[in-house]
Parts: sequence; C-alpha cells; structure tokens
Amino acid sequence: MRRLRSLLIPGVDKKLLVRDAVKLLPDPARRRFIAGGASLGALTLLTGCDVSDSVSAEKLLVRISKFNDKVQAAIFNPNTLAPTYTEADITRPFPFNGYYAEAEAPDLDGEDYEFEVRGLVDNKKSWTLDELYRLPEVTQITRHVCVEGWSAIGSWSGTPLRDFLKLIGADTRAKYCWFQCADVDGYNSPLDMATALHPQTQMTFKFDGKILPRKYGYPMKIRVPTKLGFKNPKYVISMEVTNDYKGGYWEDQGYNSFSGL
Ligand SMILES: Nc1nc2c(c(=O)[nH]1)N[C@H]1C(S)=C(S)[C@@H](COP(=O)(O)O)O[C@H]1N2
Ligand SMILES: [Mo]
Repeated sequence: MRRLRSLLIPGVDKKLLVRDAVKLLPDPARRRFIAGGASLGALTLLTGCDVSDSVSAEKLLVRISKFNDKVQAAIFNPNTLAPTYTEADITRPFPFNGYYAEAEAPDLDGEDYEFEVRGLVDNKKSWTLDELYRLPEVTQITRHVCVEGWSAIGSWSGTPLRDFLKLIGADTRAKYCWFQCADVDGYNSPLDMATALHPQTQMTFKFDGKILPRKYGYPMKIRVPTKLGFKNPKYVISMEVTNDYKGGYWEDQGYNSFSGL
C-alpha cells in the first residue's frame, strides 16, 4: 500500500505496539488477531482506538487489557455492527489511497458503465448506472481502517449488498463474492459470503451525500466497515458469485484474506 503520509503519532513504534497488544490480548482474540496478520490496522478495528489521532498507544493497550469475554463475543460475532458516527465526526478531507497516485486513478465513464454479474446467480444481466442508482439507498457513517495504520470516518450511501444478492437470485451458500475493478493492473478482492451478507456491507454510489468522486472509486465501490480498507474495492466493474478462491491484489501479496473481525 502506498506511503500515504503516515499519521501515526511520532515516537510510537508500530512493531512494539503490535507485540505488546499480542501479549495483552486474551484468547480467542489473540489467535484471531495473529491469524489476521497482526497489523496496526486490525488493532484499530479491534479496539476502536486510533493511534493516529488523539488516542495514545498506552490508552489502546489499556483498553485491550480490559477486554472481557462479553466484549469479545460481540466483536467476533459476524453479525455485530461496526460502530457508526455522526456528521460532525467525518474526517475532512477524507484520505485517498491506492497503489498509485491520485492522478492515475481509473477514470470511468458513467455513460457506458455496466456492472457485470457472473457465476452462481439466477439473473446475470448487467446493470447500468441509472439502474443501480434506482436501488433503495441507505447512508452510513463508519470508520475506514487501513492496514498501514491510519483510519478515517466517512459517510457512504448506496444499497445493501445483501439486498442486491437477493434481487439477482444469488446462491448465498456460495463461498465468495469476488469483485473486479477497473485499475490498470486489475485490482480485485474476494469477500466471504458471511461478510457479503452483513447488513452494513454496501454497494456504494455516494460519498458525503454526493456522487462518489473519482478518487473514492467512481462509479461504485464496495464498502465493508467490518473489514480493513483493502477489502473495500473501488472502481468495481464486475462481481462473480463463486465457490473458488480467486485471490486478490493484496491477498496475493500475503495479506490475510479475512482481514476483519
Ligand atoms: N480498485 C481499488 N480499490 C481499492 C484500492 C486500490 O488501490 N484499487 N486500495 C484499497 C486500500 S488499501 C484502501 S485503504 C482504500 C482507500 O480508499 P479511499 O481512497 O476511499 O480512502 O481503498 C481500497 N480499495
Ligand atoms: Mo489500505
């Protein structure tokens, strides 16, 4: 992931912080954290603390040491909702991130855009942007957490992916929804079906109440607030419902595919 200006507070050693957290975490949180790649981003998701803004590393560790079984049960339940925030909490400007500079981001033409649907679905028709915009819209203000150690709160609007899956007659017993993006080097990412069906997983068409700008994934991104940032594909052009693990851009480079809570 690109070196977006590191927002980590100076003097905090990421590696040491993660190591301390591993020591403090009770099982099964610890096992899950290690299996997920033991990153600073995962720690942020886990605790809701962001070392990159106000909360100090020490506070984060204190919070971890106070984890009790009940909290853990809630955190590791796949149906648990990610925390939501208010308009006032939105990070402005919201960061851009990709494996290239902002000026090189895909520049899709909404006029001839078509979202292609493949695999284990009854209705394989492609969707124009007009058709997608007519789907019921919900808005959520949630935190986006990047594995690099920064996070930001944003407002995303669109339609719940689970409703769309129902609409197209997807076989929800399949293992994955695999998304492909328009990036030159073919960014893609598999999403496990449990997360695809999570009530907050969204086909997103707007950011902060306005049509999704190019930098945040125009015309569509998949917003997954229970996963790390790289599991939130932008510039999405197709989805395949499949039982095959097809890998993904960061997943193929060693990032854990689950990468969430
Ligand atoms: N198509 C595509 N999607 C992508 C990426 C990318 O490079 N290409 N980067 C991922 C990563 S690592 C992050 S942190 C977020 C950044 O989203 P933002 O630019 O809206 O902050 O997009 C994710 N989705
Ligand atoms: Mo990221």
